[in-house]
Amino acid sequence: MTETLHSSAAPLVGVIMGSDSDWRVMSDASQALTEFGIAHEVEVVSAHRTPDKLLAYGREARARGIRVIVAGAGGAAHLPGMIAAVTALPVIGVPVPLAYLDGMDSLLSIVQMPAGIPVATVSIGGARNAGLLAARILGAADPALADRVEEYARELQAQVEEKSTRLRA
Ligand code: RP5
Repeated sequence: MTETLHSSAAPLVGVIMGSDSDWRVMSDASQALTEFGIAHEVEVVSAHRTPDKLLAYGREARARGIRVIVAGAGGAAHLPGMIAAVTALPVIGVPVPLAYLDGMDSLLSIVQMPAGIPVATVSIGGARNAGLLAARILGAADPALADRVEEYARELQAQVEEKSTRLRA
């Protein structure tokens, strides 16, 4: 599936995952990007099952206008690291938890990159934070977007204060 989500603008973020079964987790990244009005695409790219597609996706993403890649995979999760190996774009890895090992296998596969090829790894199942981190990265060169990120942080703060007030009532 290749799907461009949110607006008809060219996608700035590529949300990729090793299997359509990862969507139950990775949809949170897409949701966060949509909330910030960031055009993005969603694609299944498997490091092991579709290696040629992985290489083509990584090598062509920057020329297509993609600015950040969010890559999620489970188990022997080589997708984020392999994508990072063939692109200069920032890559955010999402460890997808599977039925065994509580996602520790995915986390360790993604987080332990050799020096020189970085992957910014979020928590196990932390796809929402991956989407938010992509928004922050894009916001570094887009003041209006950075303002929305700050506004979101203020909303979170207000929510915490409201809950605290309710507890005291
Ligand atoms: C990984 O294998 C995928 O990222 C997925 O998390 C896992 C299982 O894939 P399916 O067997 O559900 O397609 O490569």
